[in-house]
Amino acid sequence: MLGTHRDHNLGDLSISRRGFLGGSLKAAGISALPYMKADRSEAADRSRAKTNSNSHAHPLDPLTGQEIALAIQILRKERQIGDSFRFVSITLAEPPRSAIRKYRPGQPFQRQAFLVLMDVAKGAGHEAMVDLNLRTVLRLDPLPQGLQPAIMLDEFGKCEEAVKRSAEFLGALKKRGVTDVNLVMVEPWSAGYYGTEVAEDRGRRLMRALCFVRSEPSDNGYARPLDGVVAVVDLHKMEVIRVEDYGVVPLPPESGNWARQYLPKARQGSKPLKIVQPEGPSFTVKGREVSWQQWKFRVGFTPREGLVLHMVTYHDNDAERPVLERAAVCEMVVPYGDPGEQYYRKNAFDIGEYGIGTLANSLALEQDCIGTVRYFDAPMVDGRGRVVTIKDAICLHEEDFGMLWKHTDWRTNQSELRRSRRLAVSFVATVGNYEYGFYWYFYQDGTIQCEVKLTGIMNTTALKPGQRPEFGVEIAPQLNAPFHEHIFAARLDMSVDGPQNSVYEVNTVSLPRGPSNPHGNAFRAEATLLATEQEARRSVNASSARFWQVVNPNRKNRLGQPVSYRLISGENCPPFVQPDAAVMRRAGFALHHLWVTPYNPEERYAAGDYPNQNPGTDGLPRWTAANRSIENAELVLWYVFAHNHVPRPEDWPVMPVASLGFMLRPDGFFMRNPALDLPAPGLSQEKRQQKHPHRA
Ligand SMILES: [Cu+2]
Repeated sequence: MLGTHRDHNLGDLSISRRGFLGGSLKAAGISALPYMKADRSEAADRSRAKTNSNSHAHPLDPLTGQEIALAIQILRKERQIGDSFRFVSITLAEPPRSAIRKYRPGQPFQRQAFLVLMDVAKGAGHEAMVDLNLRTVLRLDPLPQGLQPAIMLDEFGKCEEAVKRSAEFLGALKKRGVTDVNLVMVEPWSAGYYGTEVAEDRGRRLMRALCFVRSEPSDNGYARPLDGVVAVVDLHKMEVIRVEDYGVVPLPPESGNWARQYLPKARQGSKPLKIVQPEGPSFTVKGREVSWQQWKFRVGFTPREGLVLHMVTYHDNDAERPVLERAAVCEMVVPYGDPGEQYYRKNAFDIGEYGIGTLANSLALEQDCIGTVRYFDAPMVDGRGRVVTIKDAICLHEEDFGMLWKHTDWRTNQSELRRSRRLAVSFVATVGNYEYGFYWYFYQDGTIQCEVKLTGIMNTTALKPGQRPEFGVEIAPQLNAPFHEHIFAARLDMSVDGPQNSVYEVNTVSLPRGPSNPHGNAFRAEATLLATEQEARRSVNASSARFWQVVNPNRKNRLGQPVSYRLISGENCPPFVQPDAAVMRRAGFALHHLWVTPYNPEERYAAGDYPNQNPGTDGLPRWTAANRSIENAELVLWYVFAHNHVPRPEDWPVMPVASLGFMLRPDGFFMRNPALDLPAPGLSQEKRQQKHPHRA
């Protein structure tokens, strides 16, 4: 590691290093976890936004800590919102595209903050819009009845405390021989909406807590699920409304530790493997704009989605050719396949219900990212309206990626190879037991890749001695990991060589034998236009090697073909729950792998704005019912991709990464292989040797 640049982007904020969640967790007998490392700004209320003080500032930059503090200050002053208001999230209200297109560096630009709030006294969610330039509240509206904002990070800690205070819960522990409540891990899960809610649950903001027991404070509690106990918690009153008890199952006998103090003998034989970049990285960063090779893009971040890419362009023949306006993984759902009464509601929407950006880790050098690394911080708000900054939440670095292209002319013996390198921009979120790493890669041949890495600890249940699981795999004695899927939705605002695009589906078909196929060998790729939203509800098909093509019908290459990018699916599978199962009302986006909509800035999240406890159908199924035209229009591609997790004993106690994702690859976008111009490996070293022949 030779250099580290940190973009703290904090201006005049003074920062004190204190754990954000540390307080509530310590009260619960748990010390702050490393991924919760964050800073709290005590000076935030005093600070003032300086939106244009940075010469690289841009209208799409995420809100800074100062701007978040200012938005809160303006709202509190102008609307006298009381102590009963909690802050769920504050996000940049992205200016209209027309304004972005007209914007030139140095010009003044709109800065508006979009807030989601919760009045816990009235049990009512609110939305607000604050103009930071005009220093005024543009609107503060209650959410329609029945809509619940996402769960706040501090609600998790408070929920755990409430469960541990409950006499009924302590009774359930006693029944199971658990005497030390401090060793109990309470895992609040979103309650969802199933139509089976009992009368006392209606209209409440709820979580359902599943519990685990540690044998000592640093033990892995997931080894010992406290099966059959579900504490239902009212988050407004912060009290347990009932404890559901489905019967005692003994704790599994084995521990399952992964922390280093439990692993005394490390494997030998790994000699240092160094990534050395003696001349620094090949990327440059100005504000939030990254340039690397021919690529240019802006790094955004929202508390809900985490990493967001804006304005992705490729520099080609003196032109900045756009590919993507905006890209993010905007929703996900993890349906579990166990129909048990205590388990059928396990279906976390980790983005829409929890805000996966708020769960981002502070990344560690030489661990998460190797080489010459540039970090970006992620400032956000906590429930009480304080600015917290997750330091080093986003990591930017280059990686060697083996062979990009090669050929040996065996007659002349000329051999040429170019090594591939990629630029990785990533963040990692810890969602309770699980880790999700979100990686976007840029390659020198014009390819963009999105990869999600799954790791962490599987959610477990207990088995009675001798019991074989029906809906999971026994991964350690008497320990079951249920079958489940991880389903992600990426929102891709396309702009392939300009804003107006169309989408084709390409299937490779075998031709039947006949006069035009006398030898039976004929097959060809056939492209079909997807002209409307309902035509574009599609799924992957391995038997026709299906892919989709986003073309710009207004731009032709020299061969007369419209320029395009392909969307190439990676691992994928359908949802295995029934299409009419309750979870699919909220996760209707998972019914298809591809959706295409005409661009509408209001249509942001695949399951709608407020999936938490939402009884209705929102998001993609609702919008695409209109069956709007998507031909030669500003388009949004929604790609849904799923990992079917059939657990293995090797996934325990901590799971080696499973990864999935997709690629966008140029198809007729360039004249030929755009990476022909890469220098041969070692060339720059040779040049240096010519300059300094005395050097070894
Ligand atoms: Cu899994």
